[in-house]
Amino acid sequence: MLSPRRTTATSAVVGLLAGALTIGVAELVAALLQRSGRAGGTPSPVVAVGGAFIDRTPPWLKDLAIATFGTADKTALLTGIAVVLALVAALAGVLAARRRTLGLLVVVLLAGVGAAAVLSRPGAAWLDAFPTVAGAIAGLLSLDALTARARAAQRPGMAVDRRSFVQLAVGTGAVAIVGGGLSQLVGGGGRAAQASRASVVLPAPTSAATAAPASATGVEGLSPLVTPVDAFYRIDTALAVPQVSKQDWRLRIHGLVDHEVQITYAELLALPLVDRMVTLSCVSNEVGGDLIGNQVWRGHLLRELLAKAGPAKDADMVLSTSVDGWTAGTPLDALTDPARDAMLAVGMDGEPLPLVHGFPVRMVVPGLYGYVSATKWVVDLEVTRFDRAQGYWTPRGWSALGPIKTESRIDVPRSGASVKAGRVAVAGVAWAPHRGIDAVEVKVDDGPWQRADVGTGGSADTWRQWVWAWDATPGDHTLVVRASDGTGEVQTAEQAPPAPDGATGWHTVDVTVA
Ligand SMILES: Nc1nc2c(c(=O)[nH]1)N[C@H]1C(S)=C(S)[C@@H](COP(=O)(O)O)O[C@H]1N2
Ligand SMILES: [Mo]
Repeated sequence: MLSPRRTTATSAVVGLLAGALTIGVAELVAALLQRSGRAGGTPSPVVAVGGAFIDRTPPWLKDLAIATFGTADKTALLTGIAVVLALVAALAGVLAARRRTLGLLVVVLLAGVGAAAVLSRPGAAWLDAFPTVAGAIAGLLSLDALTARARAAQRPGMAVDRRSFVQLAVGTGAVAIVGGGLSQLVGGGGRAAQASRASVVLPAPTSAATAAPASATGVEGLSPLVTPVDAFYRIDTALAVPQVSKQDWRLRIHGLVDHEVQITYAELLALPLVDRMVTLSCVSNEVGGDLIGNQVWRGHLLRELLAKAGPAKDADMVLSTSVDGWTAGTPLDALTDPARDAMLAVGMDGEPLPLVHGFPVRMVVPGLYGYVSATKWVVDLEVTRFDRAQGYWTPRGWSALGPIKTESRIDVPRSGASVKAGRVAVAGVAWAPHRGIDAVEVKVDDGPWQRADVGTGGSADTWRQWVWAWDATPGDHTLVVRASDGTGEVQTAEQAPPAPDGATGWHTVDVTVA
């Protein structure tokens, strides 16, 4: 006889194996369904549960997650789901060893949660629940068989039974692993979109972005004026990057308009495209944070497309929707203003948008935080009113309007750095998108504000680099920066958290001079 503790451990392992098989089968069938093009929304129960969880995340938790895990918040969530799944699966195994129906009930409940999540996702069809059901059936059968054999193997002297249990256990584990692995391979919807992107040839822009500066502001550690694409921050609610091929993409403009407009990707590329350098910032960016980047976007001006639709006089918002059901509410006048180049972007740094940044088409609006303007994988624009519609984050505690606040950041020296006494370059970036940066000032300890040199690259719609030459004296010092925007307004010292409409306060850095 095995000790009770070992029996429990064996039962837990049985549960884990059955759980792994459930997920492996469900994910494989989901990947096959997605690949067949018959999936409506999110057939993967793991991704669906994660997505449903994200949609129900209160602002404080979202902030905490981003503050703790940064852009690895999705990995953190998936890890959390895996841990919870493992615990529940182990519990199912232990319960099944005591009462068969109890263990099976746990699997059924788990599958119920998965199926409910799948069916609640945007675009869901009944068929999307099939992978979860298939996984649950595999899980139930394996839990039952493994529990029975484990029990048989626990009788003394039953070497044959023990061997047969181990064989089944190893087999179940292997099938689970192969299923999970294959699902990653088959999950080649990703490759279809990737191949579609690779086949895109972007037409040249009819109008160039602001010229790059004659001389780069070269201080080591200073953010480059243009953020490299692979270093550009990524924020969205999509656990699995939406996969849209160029031939499947359509945009519909409707609502309070004179004429509905529909446009395909090929038609969009045939329209005049412009290059514009625009700084994108996340409203969740903390003072001194890095959820901000500057790039050259290529796209068609939204005001031209909206003019074809003819927005009604009483409309004041455009609700943009992504293929995965995320929405942003943007003031209509920010999109029609001839002085603000809001665009339907197809390119980033001269290349088609990377999948994670919204391939094939996204919105880019100078001066507004991403959550109210920068819809990636955009497929629908509804001209409407703020008193009738809300973007995704508004009912979750974020402001309906999101103009980017004036902010500045010290990149070098880094906080906690030790520098040599004498000339030290203090440098960073400052932004007040669409209002522009007028001046940047730096202060050491309780000294006077001193004017920094603002770089020549960029425009009113981008961040600006700045440098200040500091005569550093030995000791511990605190550096502070503040900017003034194009209207002459000085960046507020008042500290505010990101929620509900963007962080404020002066960025400070502590350094030691030796
Ligand atoms: N479809 C979709 N678009 C989205 C989001 C999203 O969650 N889903 N997040 C927005 C937010 S909050 C920001 S800050 C920007 C970030 O764009 P990036 O990931 O290309 O940097 O995308 C915006 N567009
Ligand atoms: Mo954001």
